Amino acid sequence: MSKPLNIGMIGYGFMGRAHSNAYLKVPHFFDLEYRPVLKACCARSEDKIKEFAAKWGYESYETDWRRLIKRDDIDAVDICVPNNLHREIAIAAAEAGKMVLCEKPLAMDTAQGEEMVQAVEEAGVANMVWYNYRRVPAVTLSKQLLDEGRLGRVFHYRAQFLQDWTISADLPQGGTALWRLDAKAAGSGVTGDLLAHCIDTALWLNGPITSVCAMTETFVKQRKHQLTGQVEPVQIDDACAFLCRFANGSLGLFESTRYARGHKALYTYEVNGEHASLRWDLHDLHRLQYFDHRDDSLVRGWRSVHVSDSDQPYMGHWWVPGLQIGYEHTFVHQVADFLDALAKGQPCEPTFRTALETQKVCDAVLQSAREGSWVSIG
Ligand code: SOE
Repeated sequence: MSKPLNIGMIGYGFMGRAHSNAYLKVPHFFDLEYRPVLKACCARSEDKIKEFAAKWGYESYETDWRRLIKRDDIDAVDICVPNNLHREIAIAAAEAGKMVLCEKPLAMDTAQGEEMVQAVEEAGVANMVWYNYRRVPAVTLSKQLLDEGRLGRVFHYRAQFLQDWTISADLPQGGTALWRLDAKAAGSGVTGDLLAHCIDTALWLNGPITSVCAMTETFVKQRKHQLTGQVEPVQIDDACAFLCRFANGSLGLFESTRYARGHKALYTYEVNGEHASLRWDLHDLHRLQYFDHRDDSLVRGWRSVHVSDSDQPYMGHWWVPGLQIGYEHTFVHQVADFLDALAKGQPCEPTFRTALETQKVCDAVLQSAREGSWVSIG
């Protein structure tokens, strides 16, 4: 008989749905000591949160996150609200002795992130940041192949995250669903929202980044704020590209934009090593492209590995070999890993401390773009 783990969800947007779905699905596919219980959800708007609670099966709802955190029947607080609220909620939750699961990026900046790390570590509570793409089976397989040394010495790491949803100058900034355009709520634009994913994956696959040289651009300089109706300067980065050096001697090239017409969420990375290369693409997420120079030259070439066999990462928990899974499953995997780690008394990656490293790189990227020079990461 599994033990209940009572979840208190704060927020009801895209991520509130993705995480709630994962909590519901995980016990059906993974045998775990803990079983998530959708105990309560929380948002300021009573109408909205009542509807959300009914739709996803939460037992109760709150309209004040401080009340949710104080409740004795909540074990873990899940933060799915805009970035400017992460710090305060996470610290209060940790001080109340709750486990804290926080949407990415960890914080608005490194200074906030450091406070959050200190809070969860001092409280000794389990913590994790939702960098979900690590749990795409093909991405996890990349990690396995790199750790096995199959690529040999790594020379290049290249990543892109391209979207096109903010091209229209008529799109307002701020408010529900549009807070990612408002620097006061998001902290930054594509750097914290999209490059943060690329950086988290890169640090995991290829190790620490030691220095960066970046450029950013804001193509639409002012937009109407959805809440105030005022036309205000846009302070987020619409696009960002950076070069970097990794501690292992390899060179990195990263690019992200919300102005790449035709691309909705094209996250890709490629790693080139001495013996082999690999390439992954979110639009074809169950495939890993792999080239191995050690293959017989007569048949050497890029292989398109359909990551759907039961001995490939996570796939043994799903259907039968050959049948693929998708985006939502990355969250199910992350919950499964969190619950498994909890049962074993171990941390689940990426912890707040690990995610702080991504935050540091994001800050260095933004600093480099402002100053027009290389920035070292200590
Ligand atoms: C932005 O459009 C966004 O939803 C990000 O906030 C998510 O983290 C990313 O996974 C998909 O794109």
